[in-house]
Amino acid sequence: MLLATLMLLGMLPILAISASAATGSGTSINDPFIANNYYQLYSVLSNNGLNRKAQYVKIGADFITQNMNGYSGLVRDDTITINAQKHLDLNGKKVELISQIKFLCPLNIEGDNAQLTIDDSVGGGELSYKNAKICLLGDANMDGNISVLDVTEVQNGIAGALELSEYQNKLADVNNDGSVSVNDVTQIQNIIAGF
Ligand SMILES: [Ca+2]
Ligand SMILES: [Ca+2]
Repeated sequence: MLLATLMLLGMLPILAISASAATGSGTSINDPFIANNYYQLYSVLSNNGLNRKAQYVKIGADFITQNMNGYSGLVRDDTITINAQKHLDLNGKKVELISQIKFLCPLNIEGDNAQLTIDDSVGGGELSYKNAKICLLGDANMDGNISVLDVTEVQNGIAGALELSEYQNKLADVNNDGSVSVNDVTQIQNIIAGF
């Protein structure tokens, strides 16, 4: 069963939870991990992160991923691979993901059990991108889920009937071997079939 989905729930008015100054454990929605910058966000969301066991993360401050570590934006080493169920509350804050290199996917959702739910308990928050976006591996037509439409999209791309963008090629290369081929089509079909 494929659970890899991307949900943008928009504004959800929820009773304000009393603010806790300390960084939470992230094990429940009432005790979210507070991320004040990109690296704290990385630590929770990434399967390589120090706080990867945390499921609930709440943005604690506005931040822009620019001029980090001497770069003008995110680089490949900053990419986050999400392979578990995660909940991100924008908490009325503004987060702008700027990449130094074009077509970077800072937030990659991969795997059968991966899910990123984004909402905003306060309202007025915003997640925006420059040279970057959230990517769901296998979602070649970029409609937010993996379906037979993606199989068709990739097959048409291989046949030359349509040209896939760089983002689409990245999302279609499910086996991550650097090219889009019939092997990727098979893998997308397996994802849909729940193998
Ligand atoms: Ca799709
Ligand atoms: Ca491939």
